[in-house]
Amino acid sequence: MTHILKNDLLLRTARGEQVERPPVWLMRQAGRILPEYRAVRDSLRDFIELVKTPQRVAEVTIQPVDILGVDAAIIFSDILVIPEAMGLPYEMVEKRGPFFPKTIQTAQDIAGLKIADAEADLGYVAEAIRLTKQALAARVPLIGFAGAPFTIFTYMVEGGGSKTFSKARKMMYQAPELCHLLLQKITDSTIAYLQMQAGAGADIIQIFDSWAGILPPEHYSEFSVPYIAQICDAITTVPKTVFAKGAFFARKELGRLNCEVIGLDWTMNPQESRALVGEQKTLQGNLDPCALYGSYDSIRKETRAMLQSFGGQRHIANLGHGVYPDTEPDKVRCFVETVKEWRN
Ligand code: 1CP
Repeated sequence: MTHILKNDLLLRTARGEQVERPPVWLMRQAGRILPEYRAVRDSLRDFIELVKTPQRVAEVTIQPVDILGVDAAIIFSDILVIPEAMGLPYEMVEKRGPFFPKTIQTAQDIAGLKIADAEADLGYVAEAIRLTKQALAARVPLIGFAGAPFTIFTYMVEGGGSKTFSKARKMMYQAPELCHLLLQKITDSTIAYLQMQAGAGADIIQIFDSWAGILPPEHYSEFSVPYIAQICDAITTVPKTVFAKGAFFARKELGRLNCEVIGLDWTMNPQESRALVGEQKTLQGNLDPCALYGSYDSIRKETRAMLQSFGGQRHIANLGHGVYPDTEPDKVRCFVETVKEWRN
């Protein structure tokens, strides 16, 4: 089924076409800042129930399009549905984040995990994508996503977030072959999952390597990049974005991936990144999320400076990481409107 999108600016920019202005959306736009999201969330038992209720997922996915005016929707879910589908369930602790009652430490633990069966274990995401596409009525593209295998690995080994990720990093020195076994299982699961998302109607997919920045460059090249590369090579029907937060040292290497878009965090200089990544990719980012705590004048100034420094073409405007939960929606709207006023 092909739809003609009314606003396909994001897709044209991802493909490298000349555009009238950069498209704009925000990482974590659905679910962190809108009171309208809170209302839906509070009407259900918890976060995990919401993620598994496609009708409500469609609703919260579309809220930022209606309320913030962004040029794309991102399907409401979490990267941690993959470990769950592999047999390692998580809990979402209110105000604290994810928690895994069981973690992965040994060869036996890894042998006990399965490769996710996308339709059987994650079919609720496909259903949510189909419902969202219908409800969006082709207004803007829908972004699908997954965590990069390395980032998913950290949660499965650590059992949650971490300041140092020392359990995950330790394993890379003590048992590198086990790391590769686990990473390959996650990768196979993720490929099946993203193929399903594209088949259900996701127009572009993003791979979040949120904890890329904790590894020494050599370990990043060995334990993360090859698995992201497998995913990029396997997903052939939609464009792909790779966002590796903190991996400034890997930009040149990431520029060689079989993907259309590279996401930058706010520490990465756009011109330097362009030189490292090359001319063949679209760049996404990278306003400091804290810029949205500034005055309206300062938000407009910072946003225009960012747009200027990317140069207007082959650029998807975004923040350098997810929008922070206590950001005022009106400030986000100011950011979005400033991008939409820009003319190349
Ligand atoms: O009850 C709640 O509302 C829980 C808060 C919440 C929400 C709204 C979590 C817990 N996840 C989500 C949704 C989510 N997660 C989306 C949906 C769309 C959106 O918000 O726009 C997306 C894209 C994610 C992706 C995600 N989850 C990432 C990668 C992106 C990033 O920000 O780096 C990561 C690392 C997670 C794990 C996760 N889930 C939730 C939390 C609090 C965390 C981070 C925990 C930690 O710091 O380790």
